[in-house]
Amino acid sequence: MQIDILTLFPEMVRGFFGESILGRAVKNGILDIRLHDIRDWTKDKHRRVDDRPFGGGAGMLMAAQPVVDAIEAVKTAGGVPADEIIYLCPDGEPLTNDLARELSQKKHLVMLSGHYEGIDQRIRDTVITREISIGDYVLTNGTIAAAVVVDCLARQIPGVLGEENSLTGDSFNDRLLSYPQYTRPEIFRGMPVPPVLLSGNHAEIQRWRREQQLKKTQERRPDLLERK
Ligand code: 4GO
Repeated sequence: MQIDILTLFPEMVRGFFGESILGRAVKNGILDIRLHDIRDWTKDKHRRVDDRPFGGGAGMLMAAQPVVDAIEAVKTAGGVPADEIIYLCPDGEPLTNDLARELSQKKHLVMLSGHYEGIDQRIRDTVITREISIGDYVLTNGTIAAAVVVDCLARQIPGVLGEENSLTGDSFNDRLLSYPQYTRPEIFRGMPVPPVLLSGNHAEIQRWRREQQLKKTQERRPDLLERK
C-alpha cells in the first residue's frame, strides 16, 4: 500500500514511520510511506504557502496553489491512482477502527496535513475526497493526525502485526472495551493474577474475559453498549 503524506513538517513523523511495527512493515515493503514538503510546490518568490483570509479575521490560511499542485503531483505517482485524498481536520468524519479497516483495503492514499487556521475551502470542494478527524480537539497542524490514521489502518493490513501482537483482543472489537491482561510473575507486590487465568479451562477464561469486557464497557463507555 502506498501512502503519500503532504505536510509542511515531514520531519515531525519521519522517525515515527521508521520505528517498531510500522518501521518493520516499511522495511518489508508492505507499506510505502512517502513524505512530501508542500513548500516544494510553491510558486511564490518568497516560498510562502500561506495568505490572509478574505473577510478578515485572525490567522493565516494555506493557499490553494501549492496544495493543489502537490496533490496533483502525487496522486498518480507510483503507478496506482490514489483511492482517496484525505484531509485531516477537527470537522471531519470521526476516526474509528471500522473506518481504518475500510482504508486499510485501499492501494493508494494521499493525506493532506493543514497548518495555520486551515486551508482554502476550494481545495476541500474540489480535490479532497474524504475528511477525517482523530477526535474532538484541535491540533497546531494535521501531521500527527495523519500519522495516527496511518498507524491505525496499517495494523489492520494482513501481515503488519507479527506474532507479538494481534487484533483479536483489541478494544472496540465487538464494540466492547478490552479485558484486563496479566503476565509473569503470578504475584507482583502482593497482587495475584486472577486464578481463572491460571486454571487452564479455556471456556471459563473466555467467559471471564467477556464478563470483564461488559463490566468495563458499562462503567466507562455505556454509549458503546447502547449502540451495540
Ligand atoms: C486535525 C487537524 C485537529 C485534527 C487539526 C483532528 N486539528 N482532530 N489541525 O483530527 C487545520 C489547521 C487543521 C491545523 C489542523
